[in-house]
Amino acid sequence: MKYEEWKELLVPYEHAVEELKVKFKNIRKEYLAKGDYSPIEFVTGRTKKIASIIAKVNKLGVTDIEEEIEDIAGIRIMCQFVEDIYTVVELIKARDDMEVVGVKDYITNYKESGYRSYHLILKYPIQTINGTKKVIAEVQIRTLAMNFWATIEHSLKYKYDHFVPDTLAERLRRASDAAFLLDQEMSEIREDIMKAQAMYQMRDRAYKELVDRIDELFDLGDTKNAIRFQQKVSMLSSSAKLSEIMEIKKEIGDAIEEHKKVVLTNGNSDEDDDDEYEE
Ligand code: 0O2
Ligand code: 0O2
Repeated sequence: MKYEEWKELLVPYEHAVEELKVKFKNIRKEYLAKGDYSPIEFVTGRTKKIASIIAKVNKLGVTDIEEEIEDIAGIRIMCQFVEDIYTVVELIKARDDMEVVGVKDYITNYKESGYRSYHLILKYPIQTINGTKKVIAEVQIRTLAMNFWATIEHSLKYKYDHFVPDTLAERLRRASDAAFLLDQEMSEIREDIMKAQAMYQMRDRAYKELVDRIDELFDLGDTKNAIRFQQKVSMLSSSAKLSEIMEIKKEIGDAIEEHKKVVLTNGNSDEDDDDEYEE
């Protein structure tokens, strides 16, 4: 196949990778916007390199590239905990914009190399200028520890051109078991970690609300109080407790209410200004 033909073949896969990345990143955003813990930590994606596709075609004796090579479009979803992997799998299975056509559970049945990950093979429809085209995409879902291991093992395989010396391969298998043990240990304290992270998120949100409410005070014309609260907030330490932030938020809320009452009693000062201006 000519280079131009390869490029044309890859266009729908590039399209699929871009769309799927956005969709999975948005799942994370949705969780965080609600102030909830996200089972997705981060997402990456790539279209397989032409040279790697050719190598796979030759190795497997592929006749139909689009049907037989499942990872031309590849998405990787990283999770903090093993449990999150299964949450993500269920989320994907429940969606009606992508169809799961294959499952490879390399967590229960980890590979000889020590490789662990959960793979889903998807059929994903993209809109092209010639209508809808369903492309196959592979989604690898793994923990941060599994990803750490796979990234290093992959670079070693590359260094040794896939012929990793036996002693090194054995060490890698042991390192994979150690990484999995770490995942299991982390799962044991998952509840505590999740609570702590949710607490940080709530604090961040409360802090942002404080800033918004000070802006509201400025907009209402209560500059004196707005500046006073701005100074108070700037003195909050980075590890300020949620209760401290909530206390200031309440004070600002009271100041806003108070200011609105005064404006109602004395008439709208803005309107007065306008009148003067018209005169
Ligand atoms: P943020 O919040 O700015 O970090 P892109 O085209 O950039 O959307 P691509 O090309 O797949 O996506 O990007 P890349 O560089 O492979 O990484 C994707 C996202 O994963 C980036 O975030 C990286 O910051 C994040 N990422 C990569 N490695 C790690 C890691 O080890 N830990 C964590 N927590 N994040 C990582 P974004 O989407 O640009 O957003
Ligand atoms: P890339 O783009 O370099 O990651 P095959 O690829 O022939 O073994 P199959 O069925 O096509 O078999 O794919 P499989 O094994 O289900 O999944 C293929 C992808 O999973 C690989 O892509 C890797 O990304 C990942 N993977 C599978 N086994 C290992 C492993 O032992 N170590 C690491 N680090 N990753 C693995 P490619 O083809 O390597 O391409």
